[in-house]
Amino acid sequence: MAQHGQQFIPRVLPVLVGTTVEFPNQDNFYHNVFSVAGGERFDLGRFGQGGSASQTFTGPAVVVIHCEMHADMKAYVLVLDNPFFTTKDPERGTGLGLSTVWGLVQGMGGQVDLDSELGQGTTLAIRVPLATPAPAASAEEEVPAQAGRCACWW
Ligand SMILES: [Cu+2]
Repeated sequence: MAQHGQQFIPRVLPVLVGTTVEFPNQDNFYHNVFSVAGGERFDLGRFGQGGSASQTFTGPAVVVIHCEMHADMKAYVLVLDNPFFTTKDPERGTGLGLSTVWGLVQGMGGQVDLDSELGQGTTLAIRVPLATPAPAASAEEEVPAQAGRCACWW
């Protein structure tokens, strides 16, 4: 979360619990980033242009970020315990397609493997267990093997 033009950029930053956020100063004057509310109290001290400090966010919270030197500077770090958030603007979709796929596959006992490299593309492998037919209650009720059941749904 940079300080640029005497503002925090971005103004709202969603992160997962345990994330360390950098606060680089891109202005040619000093800033002093701190927070006293929202579950994380810290003061990163005063640092000038090109300087930076970091803070690790350890629990779910809405952390209000201020600058001790510029009272009008304010931002929010949303510390979340799940990855189901979006940074998309309204009318630009939810950006939650992959999160939705992950949730569905996890619910089926499967797994999603993702291999991504900047400029090279992304490969996504989805593995889901095959369904097994329910056992028959007795030999008399046993379903013949050719009953037309299918364990596949795609
Ligand atoms: Cu400042």
